[in-house]
Amino acid sequence: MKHFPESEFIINADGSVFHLHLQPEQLRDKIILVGDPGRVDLVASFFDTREFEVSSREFHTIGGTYKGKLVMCLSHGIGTDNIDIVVNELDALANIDFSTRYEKPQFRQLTLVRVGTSGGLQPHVPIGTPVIAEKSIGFDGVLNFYAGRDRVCDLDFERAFCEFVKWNPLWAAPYVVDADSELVARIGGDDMVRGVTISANGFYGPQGRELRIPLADPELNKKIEAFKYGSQVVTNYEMESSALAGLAKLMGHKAMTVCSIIANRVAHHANPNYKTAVSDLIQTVLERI
Ligand code: R1P
Repeated sequence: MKHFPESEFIINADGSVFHLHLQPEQLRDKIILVGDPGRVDLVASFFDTREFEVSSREFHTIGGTYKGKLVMCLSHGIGTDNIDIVVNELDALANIDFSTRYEKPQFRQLTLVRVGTSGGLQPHVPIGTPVIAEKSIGFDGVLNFYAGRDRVCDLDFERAFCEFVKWNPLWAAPYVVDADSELVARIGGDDMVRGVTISANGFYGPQGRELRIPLADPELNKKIEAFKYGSQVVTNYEMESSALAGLAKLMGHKAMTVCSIIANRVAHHANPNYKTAVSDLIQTVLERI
């Protein structure tokens, strides 16, 4: 069994994990992830009971029950760098013994569902549509730092995508990874679209938004919209699903992302009143998780 020294795996003085500040006893197997710490209260407003609440930086967690199911909701902030922290620390809470610092002999599997917001890239995903990231394209590079990334990635899709959009090798190499198929089948109904989601490593330039400084490739989004892989097209942009799907897969957990479309990048429309759609989506996911 692997042993983890203090420098590699930091436990706070109160026995909680470094960034999330959660204790191993607080961990629930079914976890809803949201970006915004404020949205955790919205998710918890649907719980029957609230058993604990922990807040540290952008990581806000409430644990409780939903219709008798033990659940917790945790915010991850923005970006796959945060997902690297969240998924590693949740896995440590489940699979490392905090008193001995050894990996536990028995693997404990977690179910992680991110409910987010997103920008749509295709006409069949108008504002208000919930889109499951059945496949994620990570522009961020986080997964490339882990051994075994080729084992969990769709290498043919990666090659086809890079060739079609004339990917600049100066940008982080994209990785393409599928969400957990059993989880997608369970959470995704006829009320959700299954798509290909890009997790960008920024909100502006990396998603083709040009404010005062010009883009390296102003045509990139046009090429992304036109890219086809069999019957699959790129449906939407967000900033976390790739690392969530990839790290969970490497560790043996079940993970997926579903996002409500709040802006249409092609038609240049945004809906600032997206809260009802997100709230409905949260309730649907709580029912099905
Ligand atoms: C950017 O505004 C943020 O919104 C989207 C992106 O993924 C990024 O985190 O998702 P959330 O609403 O879940 O945070």
